[in-house]
Amino acid sequence: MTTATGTRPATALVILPTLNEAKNLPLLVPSILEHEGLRLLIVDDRSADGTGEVAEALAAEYPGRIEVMHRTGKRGLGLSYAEAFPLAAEAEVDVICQMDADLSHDPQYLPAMIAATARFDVVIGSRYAEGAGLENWPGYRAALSVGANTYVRTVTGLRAKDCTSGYRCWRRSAVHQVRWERVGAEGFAFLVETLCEAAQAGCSIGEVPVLFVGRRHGASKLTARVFRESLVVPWRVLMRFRRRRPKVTSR
Ligand SMILES: Nc1nc2c(ncn2[C@@H]2O[C@H](COP(=O)(O)OP(=O)(O)OP(=O)(O)O)[C@@H](O)[C@H]2O)c(=O)[nH]1
Ligand SMILES: [Mg+2]
Repeated sequence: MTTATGTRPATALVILPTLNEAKNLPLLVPSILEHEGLRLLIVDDRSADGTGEVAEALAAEYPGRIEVMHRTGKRGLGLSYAEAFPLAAEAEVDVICQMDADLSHDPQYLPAMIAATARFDVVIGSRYAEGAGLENWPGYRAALSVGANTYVRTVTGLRAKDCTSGYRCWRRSAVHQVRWERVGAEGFAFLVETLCEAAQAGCSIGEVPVLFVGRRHGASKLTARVFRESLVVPWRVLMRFRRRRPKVTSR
């Protein structure tokens, strides 16, 4: 992992949003922190299963490498990220990463994704790039995901193969290009909204193939409300850009 200029090893802050991931967090954190130069910001939304306490115990185990944000406001994946990203962008690191805490996103891909930020402003850990794959995911979930990507690409004009992946690495300068004050999605639609904002700001978007593994512990947080928001947000973003499709240079 080297910086965009290639002079020293790249450093990164990984944002981990959590809602009831007490079983998964102790398995995930060591495999992230085994990579040198990585730090963590765990953003817990008042989990009922003690995830917040588990996060604090891990922070004590890895002094100086983990910060824990205990949110108090309205719950939501998008709201959590929207609070964490601007904060993370103030850290003295080269790259800001985001990933799920349910072991679906294997940290083994972080070095390649971080390295790819030397070529792209935003790098997606892609389930649909050549060489990628899905494991332990029911057919209906895969179909929903493929359908969601087709929908998003058609409405917004984004060209990335996986516009709804929550596994991404951002050059820190690219995070500063997003207009966070107008990011409003509360749930998973945040992922589409921020990718559109990045593309609109002129960020280049690349993809690294990953093997996505469906969650084995804990429950899904995909609610009907979150799903409805995902249908509306691509249109809302399109209106925001006054029917100008985002200029995307994804490969
Ligand atoms: N802080 C916070 N994190 C959340 C919230 N909802 C989900 N998450 C986290 O966001 C990540 C992705 O959520 P998942 O529940 O795995 O969503 P999914 O991958 O679409 O669905 P499944 O894997 O089937 O459960 C996980 O790390 C969750 O713990 C939320 O409201 N607040
Ligand atoms: Mg998941």
